[in-house]
Amino acid sequence: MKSYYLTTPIYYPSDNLHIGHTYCTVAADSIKRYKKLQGYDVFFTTGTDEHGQKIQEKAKEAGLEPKEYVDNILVSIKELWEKLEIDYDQFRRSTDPEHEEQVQKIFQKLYDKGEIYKSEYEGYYCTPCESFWTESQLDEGHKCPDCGRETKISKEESYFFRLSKYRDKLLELYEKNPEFLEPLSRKKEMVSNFLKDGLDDLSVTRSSFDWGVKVPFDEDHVIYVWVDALSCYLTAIGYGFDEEKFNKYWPANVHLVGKEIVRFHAIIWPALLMALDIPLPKKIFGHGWILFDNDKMSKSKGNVVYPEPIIDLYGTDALKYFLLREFSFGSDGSFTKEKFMKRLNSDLANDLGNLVSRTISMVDKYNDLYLPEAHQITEIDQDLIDLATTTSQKVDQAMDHFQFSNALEEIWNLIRRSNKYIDETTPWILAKNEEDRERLDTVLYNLVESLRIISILIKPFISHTSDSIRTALNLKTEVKWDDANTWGLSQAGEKLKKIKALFPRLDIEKEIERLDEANHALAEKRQAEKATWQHEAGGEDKEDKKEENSKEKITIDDFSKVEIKTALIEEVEDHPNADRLYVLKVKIGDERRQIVTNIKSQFSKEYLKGKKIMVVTNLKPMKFRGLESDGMILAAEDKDGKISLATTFEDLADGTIVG
Ligand code: ME8
Repeated sequence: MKSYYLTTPIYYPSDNLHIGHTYCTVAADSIKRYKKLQGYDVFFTTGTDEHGQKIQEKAKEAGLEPKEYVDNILVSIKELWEKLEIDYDQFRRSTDPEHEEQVQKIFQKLYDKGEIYKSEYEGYYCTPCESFWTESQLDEGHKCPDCGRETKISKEESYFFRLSKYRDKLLELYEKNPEFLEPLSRKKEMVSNFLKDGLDDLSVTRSSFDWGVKVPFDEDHVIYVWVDALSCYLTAIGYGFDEEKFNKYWPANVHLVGKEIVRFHAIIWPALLMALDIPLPKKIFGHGWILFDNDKMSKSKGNVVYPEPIIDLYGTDALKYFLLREFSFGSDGSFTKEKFMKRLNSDLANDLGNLVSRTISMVDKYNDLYLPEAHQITEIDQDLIDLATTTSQKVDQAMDHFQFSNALEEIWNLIRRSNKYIDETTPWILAKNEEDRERLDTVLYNLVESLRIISILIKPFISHTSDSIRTALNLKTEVKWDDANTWGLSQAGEKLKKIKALFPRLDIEKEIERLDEANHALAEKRQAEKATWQHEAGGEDKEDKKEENSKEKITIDDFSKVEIKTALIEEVEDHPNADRLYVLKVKIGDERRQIVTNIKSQFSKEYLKGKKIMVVTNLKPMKFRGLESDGMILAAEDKDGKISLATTFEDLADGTIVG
């Protein structure tokens, strides 16, 4: 059997994985399922990148040993992959002893071959990214070009890898193997940003901290995390200790990585492998980012969308379908909850859901759920048959380049064509005339046959939906990819089964609120859990404080955009749809407004009524559980959750500007 090896990156342990992080694993999982259907023996590696200064510092702040710290976080990462049903074969932790041992051997081998030498390093170091930069590569203000955070000058004795000598070989590699690095834009970026003007040798050890794999012949140094992490791809399949397995799967068919780490995978990694005389992976694919309001998702920006509530409310298939269909894999895309809901309604509920329910209910109504036989084929039938039996090839072509969105679009063309076929052939009219019985039978058969093919084509992407359709068609849930290009495999006389609607239509506005609440509740739960294990360990959560403190400074012009006024609370009512919310009626000068707020747990209605508070008056109105809120009250909350409302010492008229 042909083997196929694919990897996602080895993730930094984070208790805050968001839907951007799931993008790559969802894509890898679909590739695995797709390749398996094509008869490959697939091995899929993911894992965690657990060494380095960043982890050491975070662990210290939390009052834990680094390993304990990552052990805690790992639980939630593994739970997430399980929830998303990510079918990986190896979860490689860079702290696994068998991996650490091989990293030392790799380092020793490079040293013995003269590929590594000792010198002194001075450069700009970005701790969060664990990377050194030269001055010319930095953004304005000596900021890291990858994450935009401050870098610091770091000088230390270090071992260096002779990366510079691989520049020409890398250029030749790109030239001779156009498929090595995709999409094409990434290659251009690597050449113009890193290779064109020559490469510097790479510092591959650190001595300013010790949380890492020790250099075997110099214990004062730990091996650079990127050398350590990239080697996970090798050790996950037995490099150095399971030769048979390693030879079976290496070289990797593809490393899927986000665009900001292409540099490490397309320059450092092939150079290291060349130095080690190990064959190179066949492809590095650098996918785009999922942005939120055109910004990268991050906890400090407060724009994180978690995958768990989406899965709980709408299922794994809905999330997987959306991620793979909405965005083009090589480019950035912007996530909005509205786009998500719209996709669910249009593609899953309307197109696919309707095709399934219409087909099954017609077979039920006109033939007691028994699949009738097909008779004479007409031109319209042939049109459907041609499209159905050629769609798998189009999916194959798209999947050869990881164009998930195009692959799904091809499948949906068939789904939409099948729905149109119902409208064109009007089975409900055929059912009225006994002499049209054979035609009706043919139409019903063709629809079921088309659905059978669709159930195969969607299997790698949304396998539960495929299973449900196949259950309705009384077919085994395992599928054979080749059966998607053969017409006529459904057996007449088979009894179909009624199933419940696959995807209910959503009220978009209501669902966005529901999702917002679930997302918020999860963020609070995570915070509480973290506080608990940090508290138990005697540490404190400095991370959030640091993020707060490191919020970018704003100018007076930025501040002057915010309008704050004093307001008089005239009425306080309970929110009709939410137990924890109040609806305030406030007077701001000549104006009256409604503000929805969550201070109910602390203040009675009587206490609030008649109070003068401060309100941000030029925020765009938002809806909370169906009620519009026009303004935001200002309040402070201490670490025990005690809230105090912002007010003025002197009694000023409502509507007075604060600033
Ligand atoms: O980089 N959209 O780990 P990591 C799409 N440990 N992808 C995103 C994303 C977003 N909004 N945010 C993050 C590391 N990612 C290293 C890898 S491999 C030998 C070592 C992706 O946890 C990101 O692009 O910071 C990367 O591919 C992956 O999540 C893991 O990032």
